[in-house]
Amino acid sequence: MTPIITAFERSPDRGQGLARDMPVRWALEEVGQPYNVRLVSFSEMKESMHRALHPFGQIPTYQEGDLSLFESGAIVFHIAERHAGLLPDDANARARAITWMFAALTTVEPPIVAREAAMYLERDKSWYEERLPILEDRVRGRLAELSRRLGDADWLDDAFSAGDLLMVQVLRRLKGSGILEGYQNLSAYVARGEARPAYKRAFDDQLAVFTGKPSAR
Ligand SMILES: N[C@@H](CCC(=O)N[C@@H](CS)C(=O)NCC(=O)O)C(=O)O
Repeated sequence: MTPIITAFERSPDRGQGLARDMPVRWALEEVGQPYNVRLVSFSEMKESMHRALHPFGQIPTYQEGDLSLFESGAIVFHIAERHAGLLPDDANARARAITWMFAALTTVEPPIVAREAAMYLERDKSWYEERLPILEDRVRGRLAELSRRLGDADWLDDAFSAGDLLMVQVLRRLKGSGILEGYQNLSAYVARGEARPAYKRAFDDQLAVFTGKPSAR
């Protein structure tokens, strides 16, 4: 059964691969699972037909036969559980990889998204200039801790896993901010993730939706 995912008809990031269909596409590419994409507009996402799949009226969703999922982390986890390649076989190593998936989404991403939200939604507030450096310091705090843990390793726990996939995707939100660039090992880590053939295929496919030009494969 070929899974169907949903993605933005026109992504606000203009195809930079920051929308959360990107980690799902990347995971499917890593495990070699073909998939179909249903594009949705902002208004369609809020209609009851889409809300039946996603209670919060967002993308991505994932349908596979009778199974319908939302939340990119849960979808990546599902893909990683059903296919070889994204979670180690050893039970303890697997538990550690899953821990990194949670760490990416619940410890590292929140301060990054808080900074983004302030930049998009709070720029006109009188307190914005005072608040932004506070939010940036929180991001730096997390990155410093992550950078210390990663050290000079290639991946967070031995082999590349779904934990790395989500962590790289989360850190990508900071590219060009000057913040990520302050941590040489984290920048190199993100570059390593982006160099993976599966990442490139996923990125090209989501970009093709934005440009309207088919990806070259
Ligand atoms: N925690 C959710 C977040 C989903 C999310 O924020 N989706 C965004 C695109 S990246 C969206 O649909 N935004 C439109 C909206 O909320 O109206 C996940 O990881 O899937």
